[in-house]
Amino acid sequence: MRLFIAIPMSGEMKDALGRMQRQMRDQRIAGRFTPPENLHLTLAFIGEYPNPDAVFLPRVKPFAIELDGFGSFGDLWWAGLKPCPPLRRYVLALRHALAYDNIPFDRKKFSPHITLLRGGVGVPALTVPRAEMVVDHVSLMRSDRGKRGMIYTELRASEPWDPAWDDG
Ligand code: 3AM
Repeated sequence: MRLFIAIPMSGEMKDALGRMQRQMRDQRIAGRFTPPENLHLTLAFIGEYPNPDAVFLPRVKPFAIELDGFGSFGDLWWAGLKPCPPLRRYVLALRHALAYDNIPFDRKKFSPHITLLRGGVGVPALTVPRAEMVVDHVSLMRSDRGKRGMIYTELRASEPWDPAWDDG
C-alpha cells in the first residue's frame, strides 16, 4: 500500500484553505482542487510499503503552525506556513526514525506546503487568511486512487504527548 505521514488540518485551517481555493475559483483558475477532507501537510512520503505496523510515529510535543504565503511547484499550487522550528525539528526526528528502521521514504528536502490545487491553469493572486492550529499528533496515511480522485485513510496516529515530560 501507498503510505505517507502527515498532519491533518483542523476545521479552522480547512476553512481558511477553502477560502483560498474560493479565491482561485473566483479568478477562473481551473484544475483539481483538493477536497476539504484531503487537506494535509505531508511530513514524509513513504510510498509503496507492505507493513504499516513497522512505521514508528514519534510523539509530538504540541506546537502551533500558522498559515503564511502561497506558491507553486509547476502547476501545483499550495499554501505555506510561517517558519516553525519545532515543526522542522519534528520532521528531522521523524525521518531519522524512519531511516533507522530501514523504512524507505522520499528524502527530498522538507518544504512545508498544503496542496490546494493540482493541474492548475492560470496564476492566482491570493490573500492568505489568518489561521493557525495546534499540532498534537501526526497520522500515518494510506493513499488510494478512487473513482473521483485520491482517497486518504488514516491508519494510525502518534501517541499523545505526556505533559509530565515537559521541563519547567
Ligand atoms: O503534500 P502533497 O499533497 O503535495 O504529492 C503527494 C502528496 O503530497 C506526495 O505525497 C503526498 C500524499 O500522496 N507524493 C506522491 N507521490 C510522491 C513521490 N513519488 C510524493 N512525494 C514524493 N515522491
